[in-house]
Amino acid sequence: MSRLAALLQLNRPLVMGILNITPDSFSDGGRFLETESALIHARQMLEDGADIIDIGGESTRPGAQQVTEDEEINRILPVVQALRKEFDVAISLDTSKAAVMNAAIPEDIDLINDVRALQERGTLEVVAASQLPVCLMHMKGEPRNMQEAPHYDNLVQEVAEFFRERIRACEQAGIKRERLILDIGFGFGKTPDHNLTLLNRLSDFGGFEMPLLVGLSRKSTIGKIVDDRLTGSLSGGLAAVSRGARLLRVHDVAETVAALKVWRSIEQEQVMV
Ligand code: 8Y7
Repeated sequence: MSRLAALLQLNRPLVMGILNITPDSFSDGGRFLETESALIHARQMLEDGADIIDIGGESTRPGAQQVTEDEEINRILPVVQALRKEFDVAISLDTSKAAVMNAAIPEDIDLINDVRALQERGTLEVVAASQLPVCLMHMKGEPRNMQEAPHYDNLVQEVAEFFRERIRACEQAGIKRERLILDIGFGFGKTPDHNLTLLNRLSDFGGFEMPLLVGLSRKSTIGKIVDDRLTGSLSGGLAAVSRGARLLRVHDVAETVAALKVWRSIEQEQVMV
């Protein structure tokens, strides 16, 4: 069985630790320090109990600059290779580009996490040719413009319709439903109220019978509610798992693992450590 399938069988919420590979301003083109600091961060998240490491080389923050595919490959590949060599951990690749997927898939990764839900040229084909699971995230617009007055006539219905359309596209390309994970895309082309509505209504997406992933860690909507984004993210994360989220994408792994232990202990009506 695949690493991710084995994790999902555990029947507890999974923690995906965020590993952003950001350009290192000190090493002029050399990748050594950049890779080393990413590995240090990954080792810490694994020690803290992360189930999955989500490696990304493109910033999708609102208004972020685009990255070329060569640049993105050069950022992520050394980290993917070193992490795979050192650990038997589940590795998720956060990318929307077919070339980046193609470069990383031979390195024994476990999941494609695509905020553009396989809408970029060539990505459906690349994922279909692999046997990998993929997370389809909803986004309205593009990172550079998605926060400019996002509007929905019926938010939950429109997100569900997007999922139906992308699931159909995946199935037509030969990607079976069993390989799909869905994500409402907290913060991607949504106002704070949109984000809160989708989170509150998360169980409405249970009918797809696919694992649901939620990423709200340290996001601005959380910061609008409370100053302390860690406390806010932990609270939001527990609300998400109570509404059916199976995976949480987070920065603060140790704290999330601890919060989930309390949540699970309540669910199981016994102390779960
Ligand atoms: C999400 C994500 C980001 C999310 C999934 C950030 C890459 C922005 N957010 N992937 N990526 N879901 N699946 O603030 O919510 O972490 S980047």
